[in-house]
Amino acid sequence: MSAKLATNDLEAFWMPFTANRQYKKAPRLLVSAEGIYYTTDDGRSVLDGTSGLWCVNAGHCRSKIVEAVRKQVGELDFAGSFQMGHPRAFECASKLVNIAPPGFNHVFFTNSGSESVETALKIALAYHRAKGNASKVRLIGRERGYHGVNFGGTSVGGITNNRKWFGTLLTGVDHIRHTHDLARNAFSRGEPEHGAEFADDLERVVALHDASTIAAVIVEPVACSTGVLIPPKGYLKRLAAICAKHDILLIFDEVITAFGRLGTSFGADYFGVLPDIITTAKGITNGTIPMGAVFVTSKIYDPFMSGPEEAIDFFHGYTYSAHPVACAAAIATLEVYKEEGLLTRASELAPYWQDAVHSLKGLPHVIDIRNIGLIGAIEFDPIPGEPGKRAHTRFVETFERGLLVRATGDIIALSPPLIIEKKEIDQLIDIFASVLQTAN
Ligand code: PXG
Repeated sequence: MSAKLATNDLEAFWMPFTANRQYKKAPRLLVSAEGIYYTTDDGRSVLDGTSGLWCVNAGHCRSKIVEAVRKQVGELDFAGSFQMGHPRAFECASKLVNIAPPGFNHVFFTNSGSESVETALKIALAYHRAKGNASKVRLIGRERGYHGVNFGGTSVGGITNNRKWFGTLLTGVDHIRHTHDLARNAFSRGEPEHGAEFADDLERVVALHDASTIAAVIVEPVACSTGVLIPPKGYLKRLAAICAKHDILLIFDEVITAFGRLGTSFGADYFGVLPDIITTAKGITNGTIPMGAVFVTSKIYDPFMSGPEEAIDFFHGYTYSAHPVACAAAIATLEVYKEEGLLTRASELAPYWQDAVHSLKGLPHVIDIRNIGLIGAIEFDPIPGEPGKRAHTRFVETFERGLLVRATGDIIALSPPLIIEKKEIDQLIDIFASVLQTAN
């Protein structure tokens, strides 16, 4: 029998997506946060170059959101949404619909990006069935896509390490190719020139399975988790056209790109492409309380409303769908976004940001730099035989020097809160450049 753990022992918490043994030998602990800075347990200030995990778009501990949460939890701590309701849920959905791309009139609430993805995939399948096309059952994802960690999202996802441990996953899933093309597009500023034709890979998949068997295609407008893969110019439009031609629903997974990250409310607005379903989470509550939301158009919603009025129209939902505290946080978050113009602020900062991240070109081992909205990524040549090590070492070193970045493979992603000022962008780049100059 092992000795009883001390109350603050690090062993008990099995941390997600973490090298637990390595981390616990040299833990990095954050104890408070305000604006764009975290404070560590040893009292150091760390610039949050990742908006938490791509979620704290308005910066940390915003008083309006904190107060709304405080008030709501003391007034109505919980009320379910199965055959019941509470006013905040309806208010929240209406306000979300108001900032969504045209036609997205309905919102289904979840508690995370992963749940939003599962919900969207189920909506797509049930939609075709409700329309009398029950043979449309296949789900198509994309290589290097990340759609959370539940079985549907893992199946349509395209990250080998996330998939290989977990058996055969969902049946009836296929993938189109990814859009990363360093040979032609390295050091592109914004959307890369080459690769719109990668969308035609969907025609290959349609030819293989036949459109009559395919329900939906899911892609991230910008594939952030696998290292910020920015869609080539014209790619998403071409993908949408192929989907429309074959009556295949297009799902945009906007868990990261929604709520201002690209300088527009949603990624769909940025690229001028309207999908059929949009998944969101993260920035919906500024990361304060877990919440996700799936947006659909009336084209998708109406067929669900065609059965007997007393019949449940969609056999799906979570205990915490539209949790009152999450709704209060989301409503307050939307107010902050609106009052401070944060949904479009990234478009004002983007040119400055672009120049700033591209100033890192030429530093040791940098083989690509890419940017869009208030997102940047720096790709390194891998250490032979040790994939991911170069970026991880830089991530640790950067944290020690007062900047939080996110490492994925041999890529470092940057996505600071949308409230960042130009002089703070300079600070971020200075710290990062100093690490790149000195690290091996
Ligand atoms: N879809 C997309 C596009 C995401 O980026 C999810 C779904 C899943 O969301 P939840 O809330 O279930 O985690 C995500 C999440 C990273 C990183 O460093 C990215 C995510 C999560 C954690 C880290 O790139 N994205």
